[in-house]
Amino acid sequence: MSIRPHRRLLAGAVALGALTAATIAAGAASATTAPPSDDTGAASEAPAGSDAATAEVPPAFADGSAHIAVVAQLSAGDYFEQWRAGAEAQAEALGIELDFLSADGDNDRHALNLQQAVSEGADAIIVDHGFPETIQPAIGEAVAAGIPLVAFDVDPGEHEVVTLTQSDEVMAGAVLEVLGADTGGEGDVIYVYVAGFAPLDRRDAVWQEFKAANPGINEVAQIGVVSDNTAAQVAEQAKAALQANPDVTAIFAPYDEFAKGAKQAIVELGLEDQVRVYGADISNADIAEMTAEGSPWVATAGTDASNVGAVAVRAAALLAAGLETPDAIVVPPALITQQLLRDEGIENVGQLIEFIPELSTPEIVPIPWLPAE
Ligand code: SR1
Repeated sequence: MSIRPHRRLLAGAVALGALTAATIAAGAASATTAPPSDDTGAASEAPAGSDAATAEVPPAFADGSAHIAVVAQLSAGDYFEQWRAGAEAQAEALGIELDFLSADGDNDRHALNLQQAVSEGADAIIVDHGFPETIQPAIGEAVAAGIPLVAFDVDPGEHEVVTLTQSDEVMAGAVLEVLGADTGGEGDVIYVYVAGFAPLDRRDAVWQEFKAANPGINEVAQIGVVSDNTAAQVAEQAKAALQANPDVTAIFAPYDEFAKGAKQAIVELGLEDQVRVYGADISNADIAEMTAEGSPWVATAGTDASNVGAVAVRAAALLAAGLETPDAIVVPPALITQQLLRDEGIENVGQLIEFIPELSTPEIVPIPWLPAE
């Protein structure tokens, strides 16, 4: 198969008058990525896309003693596994020790893990997801201990830490635009959501706005669970909701484990010709699910999770080296439709990145002493 440059997609999509992966990625980058500051910081000084390293390697990175911890609330599922793989690969490229402490959804353990990373003297800590009530006090303790933090998809509260997000507003808006076009802005919809997760809450705000702007859209059921078995549990809930609401034509499921569960329910009930799934995130497994014959999962929007994990580690490394980063780092997502994947014969994330190079973001918080890939 051949992967053609994304400009072809752009031209085709303009003709169709639709949002495209490429336009979303480019739009998000200019609209939401915090510009590097002029006054300080590696992020603004290192030339994007340069092949050459431009700075001395800081001593702790030269002798391999730099130590970064990831304190993750969740680690099960495609997204989080891909994210971790990207973080570990970036850490290896930097020659640093990366401790990965997962709480497996246990919020108290999440806070304890953060305290442990502080007491073990991490040079920087990445806090990955979490609930404000349990994690913000521990974030405050880490900040008071003088440890630089990167907060990925978690609200750090009043504490001054660098935040990393994926522009959930753009992500949800892009997928809902497809849902709106497919349904003509009318019909019964099941919504999958669990409150309290920062990215899901941001996507929810867009869903609420979308419903207000499209009064013909009728949310007949809200379901959702986040666990180490999310897809299977959502599938059970979705089956019950579909059986109770026979006129449903769409499920908005803005997390790939939700979308997988929604798809499974539709297939098990034989409703592929009636109900479509609109998701979020992308992985090799998601691409297989979306492109499978008769799949009702027609659109998603997301980043390359492994790229986001790498960005998190680069940001933490810069902070550990005493350099600066933007206060708010945003990795832009792309819209990915079933039609695009099928038309272009895209079978995995690697091929998707060839087609949408904006999914790879070496220009976000580059490391000045590391040559760009
Ligand atoms: C339970 S929160 C799941 C989301 O976190 C990341 O932001 C991914 O995009 C995923 O959808």
